[in-house]
Amino acid sequence: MKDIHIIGVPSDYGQNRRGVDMGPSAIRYAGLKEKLERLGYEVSDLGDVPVPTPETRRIEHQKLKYLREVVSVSEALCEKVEGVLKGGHTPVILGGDHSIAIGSLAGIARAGQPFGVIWFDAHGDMNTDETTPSGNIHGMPLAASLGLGHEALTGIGGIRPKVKPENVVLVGARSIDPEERELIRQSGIHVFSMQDVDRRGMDAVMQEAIRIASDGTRGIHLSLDLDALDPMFAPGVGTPVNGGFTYREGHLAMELLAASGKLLSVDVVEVNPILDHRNQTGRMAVELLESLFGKRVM
Ligand code: 5AB
Ligand code: MN
Ligand code: MN
Ligand code: MN
Repeated sequence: MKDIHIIGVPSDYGQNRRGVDMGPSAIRYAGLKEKLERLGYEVSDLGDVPVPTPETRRIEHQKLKYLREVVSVSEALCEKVEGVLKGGHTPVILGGDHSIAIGSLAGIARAGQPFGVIWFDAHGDMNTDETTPSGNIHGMPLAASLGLGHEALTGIGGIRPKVKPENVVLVGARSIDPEERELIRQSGIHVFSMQDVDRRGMDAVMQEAIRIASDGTRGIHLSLDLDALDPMFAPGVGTPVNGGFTYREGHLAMELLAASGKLLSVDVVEVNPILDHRNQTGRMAVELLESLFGKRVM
């Protein structure tokens, strides 16, 4: 069993609501380290990557808000993730908003290619500076990792693209912007929308997702946006969308990934304690990670 190295990324520069910068604290507070240790892992918490202070934040581009700050966080995270993977350990990366995944995927790519990605999300995260309705970079990390969009984002870590579209699977989508939908179609990534989960069931969807993401790759990165879950189970997120995964669908997906033995790394993002109820979403994140790292029902 590989050791687990926790990396916190307390950044909220990918969107407009403060609070998601406290995500790493909320997830740690819910007992992450102890619970993973109970499953038999050696767990080290490497602390947080440096994030520029909010007092210096400024919007220079309306279509790429806080670009400078997002780039600086991404570079710092990229270096950390590369180091952890090259040391033979499993990174567990705690966001922060989803823009941090740009740095996660950059670090994985630098440690060795090719790899696959399973992106759990209510959204597509496939906007670019040309399609974005908000200018928020947390709506762009998957596009950036595929080489689409502004070169300051696609070029992090010096490898472009990080991942091939044929090894990328989006699961849980139910809120896609019109131009983003076009980009998704052209990109060639695989999408299992919420309707596919309804019709085929999480078991079939995940078996297929794992097959696609591991086909010809050295392993799978899971990018877990808590808004993939129904807001009933994860209310503390910045952009909740009704009609998400149930509690058990979320866990089943994690259990199937655990059983596949293909997991390389994971990031857990968009937990916003200010919008949460008594850390319900922070606790949900920890429970899902327990299932991902092999906690069994029986
Ligand atoms: B998240 C929206 N598509 O681009 C945009 O939470 C929402 O990381 C993005 O999935 C949501 O602003 C980003 C409207
Ligand atoms: Mn997302
Ligand atoms: Mn989302
Ligand atoms: Mn969100």
